[in-house]
Amino acid sequence: MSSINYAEKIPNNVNLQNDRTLQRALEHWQPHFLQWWHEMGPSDFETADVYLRTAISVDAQGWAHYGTLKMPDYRWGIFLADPIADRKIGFGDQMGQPVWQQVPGEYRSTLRRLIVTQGDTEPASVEQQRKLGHTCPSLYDLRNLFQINVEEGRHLWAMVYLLHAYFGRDGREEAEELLARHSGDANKPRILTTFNEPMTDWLSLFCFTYFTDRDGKYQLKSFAESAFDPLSRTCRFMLTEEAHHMFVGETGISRVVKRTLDVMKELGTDDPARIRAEGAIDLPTIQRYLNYWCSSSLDLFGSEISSNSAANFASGIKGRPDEPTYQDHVLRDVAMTIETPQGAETVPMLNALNEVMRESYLKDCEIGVKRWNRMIERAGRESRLTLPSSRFRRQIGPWAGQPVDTHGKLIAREEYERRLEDWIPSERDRAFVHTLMQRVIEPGKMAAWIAPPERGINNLPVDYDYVHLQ
Ligand code: BYC
Repeated sequence: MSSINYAEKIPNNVNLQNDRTLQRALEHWQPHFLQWWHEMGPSDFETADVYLRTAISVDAQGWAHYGTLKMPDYRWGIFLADPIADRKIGFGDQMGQPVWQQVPGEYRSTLRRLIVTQGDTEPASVEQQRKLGHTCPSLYDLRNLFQINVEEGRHLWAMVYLLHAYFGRDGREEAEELLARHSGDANKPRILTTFNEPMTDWLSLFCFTYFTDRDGKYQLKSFAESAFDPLSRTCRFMLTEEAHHMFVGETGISRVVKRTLDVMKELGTDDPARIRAEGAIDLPTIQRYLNYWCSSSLDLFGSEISSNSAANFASGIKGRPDEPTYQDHVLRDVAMTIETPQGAETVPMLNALNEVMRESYLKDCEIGVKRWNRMIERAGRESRLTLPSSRFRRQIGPWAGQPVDTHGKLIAREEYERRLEDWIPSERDRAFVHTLMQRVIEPGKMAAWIAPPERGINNLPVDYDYVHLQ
C-alpha cells in the first residue's frame, strides 16, 4: 500500500518529488487553484474552524482522518488507488492486453477531452454551492457542505494531475482553463448542462447530491474500468469520497420528508398551503424538485445513440460501471432497441451504451425513492414520490425539446407548456423555498423545514460544534 507524503507542498502518493518538472508545473498551478478557491469557493467562511476528514492513506480502513481546520488550509493533493499487478484491459477490442501506463497517441485527444469534462464538473459544483453556507439549516449540514466542497476541490486536483503528468503543454493549458470557466458564466460556462444550473437553496443541494453526484459515481465507475491505468487508479480512489456526497443527498431528502410528515401529522392534513404555513415543504413541491434535478442529471449520460460511446468502449477508454458483472465484454454482435419520438430504432449495442448506463443509474436512484416512500407509507399517507420518465424535459438525445409528460408520454406542446409548472418548481415554489432558507448556527438546532439527522459525524453528537464561526 502506498502512503501519502504530507511533508511535500503537494501531498501525494505518486512520488512527485522524483519528477521535478512535473512537481514544478503543479506547484505553479497550486496558487492559481488557491486563488480560485478564495474567489469562487464557499464565500465568507475562510476563517471558520471546520471539522473535516482528510485522506491519510488510500486503503479501505485508514484513509479518513478527522480534524478541525480552516478550509484554505485543507491539504489538497494527489492520491491514486494502489496499482493492480498485471492488470489487463477488461473490455473492448483490445481485451486481455496489458493496460496502458502512457496515453496511446491515437486516443490522446479523446482521453484529454474526457478528463477535461470530468475535471470541469468538480470546480463547477463548488461554484454552484458557493453561497449556500449563508443559509445553512444547521452546523451539521454546513460542515457536510464544506466537506463536499473540499473534496470536489481535490477531485479537480485528481484530473489536473492527469493532465499535467500525461498531456504535456496541452494538459497544462487545459488545467488553467478549468479555473477560467465558471458555472453559469455567459461567456465561459462550464461544459455540461447541469453544472450551469443555479443552486440557491438547500433542497436543490440535496437533490443535486442525490442525483448529480450519483451520475458522478457512474461516470467514475466507468473510468475505473479504463485501459488507461492512471485514470482508473485515480477514479477508484475518488469513488470512496463520492459515497459521502450521495449520503448527504439521500439523508437530506429523507430528513425533509420526515419533517413534512411530522407537520402533516401535527396538523392532520396534507394541504400544501397549511404545511407551508407551518414552515415545512409539502410533498408535491419535493416531487417537483426531484423531477427537476433528476431530469437534468439524466442528460449527463449523453445521447441515447452515440458514436462516442461506441468508440470509447471499443478502444478500452471507458467501460460500463461494474464491467466484470457482464457476460459479453466486446459487444460486437449485439443490438439494443431504443425508443425515439420517431419510433423504435435498433442500434448496435456499442452505440447504446449511454442508455445502458442511464438505465442502471435510474435503478440506483430508485433505492432512495423506495426508502422515502416507506416513510410516507408508515405515516399512513396515500401519496408517493416517483422518478420522472427518462424522456421528460431532456435537452440531449432524441427526446431533447420534445413535449413529454413525467410518465414519458408525448403530449401537445401547448399542454406541456401549460402543465410544466405542475412538474418542476415554479417561480412561486422557489420563492417559497427561499423564504425557509434562514441560517441556523446554534449547535444541535435545526431549521423548521428539516428533521435532525439520526446521528452525528464520526460518532460525535448531533449538537457538536461542527463549524466554529469566528
Ligand atoms: N451537457 O455522444 P454524446 C461528477 C456533449 S458528474 C452538455 O451524446 P458522449 C460530479 C458531449 O460532450 C460526472 N454537453 O455523449 C457530480 C459531446 O460533445 P463533443 C462528470 C453534453 O460523448 C457532482 C456531444 O454532446 N463526468 O463527477 O457519449 C459534483 C455528443 O455527445 C451533454 C463525466 O461526464 C450534457 N449533458 O457522453 C461534482 C465523464 N451530454 O465531445 C462532480 C466525462 C453530452 O462532441 N464525460 N454532451 O464536443 C463523458 O464521459 C462524456 O463526455 C459524456 C457524454 C458522458 C458527458
